[in-house]
Amino acid sequence: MKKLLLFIAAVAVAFGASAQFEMKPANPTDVKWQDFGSSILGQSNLKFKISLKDATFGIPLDAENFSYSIFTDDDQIFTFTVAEYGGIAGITEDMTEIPYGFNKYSMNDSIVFFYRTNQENPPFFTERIGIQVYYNYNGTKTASDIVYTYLDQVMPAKPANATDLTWTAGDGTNWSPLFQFDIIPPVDVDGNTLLQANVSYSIFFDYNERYTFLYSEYGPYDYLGGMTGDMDELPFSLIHGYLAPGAIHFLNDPQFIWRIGVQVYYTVDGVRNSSDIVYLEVNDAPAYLLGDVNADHAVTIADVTALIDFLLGNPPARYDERAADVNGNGDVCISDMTALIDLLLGS
Ligand SMILES: [Ca+2]
Ligand SMILES: [Ca+2]
Repeated sequence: MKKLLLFIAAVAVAFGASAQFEMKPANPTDVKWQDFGSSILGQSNLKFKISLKDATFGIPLDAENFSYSIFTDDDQIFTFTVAEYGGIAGITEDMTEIPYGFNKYSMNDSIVFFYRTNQENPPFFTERIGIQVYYNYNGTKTASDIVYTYLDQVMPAKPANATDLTWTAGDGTNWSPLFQFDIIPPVDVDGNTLLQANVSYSIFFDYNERYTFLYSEYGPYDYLGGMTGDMDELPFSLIHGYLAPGAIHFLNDPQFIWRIGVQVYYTVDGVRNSSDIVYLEVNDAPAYLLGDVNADHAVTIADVTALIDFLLGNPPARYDERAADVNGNGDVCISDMTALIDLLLGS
């Protein structure tokens, strides 16, 4: 009831304040710049979402009345030129305002791609890039705020999870254990192709432990094509007889109990985005002790530290998320900390 009264009051204020009620479009959300790295035909994109609702009451508005513009460093509006885009997107004149739903090769509702012809042709902004949404109705144009994303907040594309994991045990004589999975071609979660040079991956076991390919094990052989040291992160391009993206032979039986997994990375200018670790259960999962986050077979104060590290995004080298879900709601979050402390205190 209170909400309804507030709503009525707000409507009254909105209509009373001006003769015509203005449908201001909601600000774009999830504005982010993704750099797909430098290449001959490097491609970067600006992503955002337009809600198609008005900012004040969340009233659905007509999609055909929406448009948007792109802004650079000093609130300078970006012009999409015929010379640059016309040939591929059917543009016949320069354009500073893009209709919502403009959906050709280079643009759609919420992704604007910027193609770079070479490495000397960087993005047209140096600090930030923004997006503003317009609503055109009965000759009146209203605008959202300009929502900026900053260059130092660039997040590389999030690689898609590996799929089709399979495990084949070796026979100890003629053929070695083989772990296969599909990350070819490497794509992000939206299906955009990633630069292979920026893609790498790691193999994980049992308690989220990262597997290290030892030089002593692999180096003396020529299977790895120039391995120079221990390696727990494999470049996508490492394609050789015994190690290729999507098919890893182990020279010895890897000592794992129940599962083997893979995580894919995409790194641009030292910043990384990761896929989930996707596991394949090979044997029966061992029992675990609730609250034994670091999987050392006892529930102690060390498990609190491990859970804090996990929650802060610095997961310890060894942890068992089954044991970390202390309150059993299927997710590891801050409420499990309370439950773990209660468990330790015996309450
Ligand atoms: Ca423990
Ligand atoms: Ca939980």
